[in-house]
Amino acid sequence: MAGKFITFEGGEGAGKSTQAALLKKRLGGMGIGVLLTREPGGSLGAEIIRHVLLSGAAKRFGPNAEALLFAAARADHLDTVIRPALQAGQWVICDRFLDSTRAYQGIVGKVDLAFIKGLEKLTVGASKPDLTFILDLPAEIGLARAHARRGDGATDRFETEDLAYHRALNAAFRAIASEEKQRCVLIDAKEPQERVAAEILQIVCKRLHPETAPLTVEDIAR
Ligand code: T5A
Repeated sequence: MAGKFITFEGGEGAGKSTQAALLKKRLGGMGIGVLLTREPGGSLGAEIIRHVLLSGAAKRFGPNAEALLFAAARADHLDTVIRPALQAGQWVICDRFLDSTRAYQGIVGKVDLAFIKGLEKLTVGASKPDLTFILDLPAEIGLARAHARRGDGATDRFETEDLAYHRALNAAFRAIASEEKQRCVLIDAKEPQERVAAEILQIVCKRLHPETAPLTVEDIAR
């Protein structure tokens, strides 16, 4: 039986990596085999493209070229990592996926959305996520969290954009969540991380693993 595909999306520092790792741990504890991966990257070829993108080396070629590079990385990641794992029955949790391209390059970067959808069709095709969590957090809080986590480390290509850019990104992600209610769930990421994790696990169980006894957020957080 094919595995389930879950993605985490949202602005900078919203807690995607934290929640992806917590969900992997919780599902593992339920006996489900889980592959945790990320974008851009997650495969050998895609990690090389990640470096080109996040170092800012591709910025001078403009958002269309960046969208093409994200799509090329995604194609390799899907072909060599995600689809084989799903076919083998593993669940796949991916930290960022197609909605990041829609939000960063499409809605905020002003790349033609028909072009973005064309790239999606070519690379993702039928391999859309079963469930996407969009972590919603005011940009100021997210950037402060990302800054605190980074310490003295260098900022990447997108973190260096101004506050207005990051607010626009949050609005873009909220718009995506309301356009695709079947697939996307908007999560209030201001709550403490264990509380957010409990809400996410409850939704995963209800939608993708209904054989689990119904759980309240309080049961899980306990
Ligand atoms: N990109 C990516 C595109 O433009 N297009 C695309 O198609 C794709 C796929 C990737 C960059 O590439 C862009 C978007 C990005 O700019 P990245 O280095 O992979 O960059 O990192 P991001 O995905 O941006 O990760 P973030 O820096 O945004 O962080 P996360 O994963 O959202 O947050 P996380 O979990 O690391 O948490 C940040 C800090 O907050 C704490 C954590 O402990 C950590 O210290 N934290 C909390 N604190 C309080 N309360 C909570 N509930 C907390 N949850 C976490």
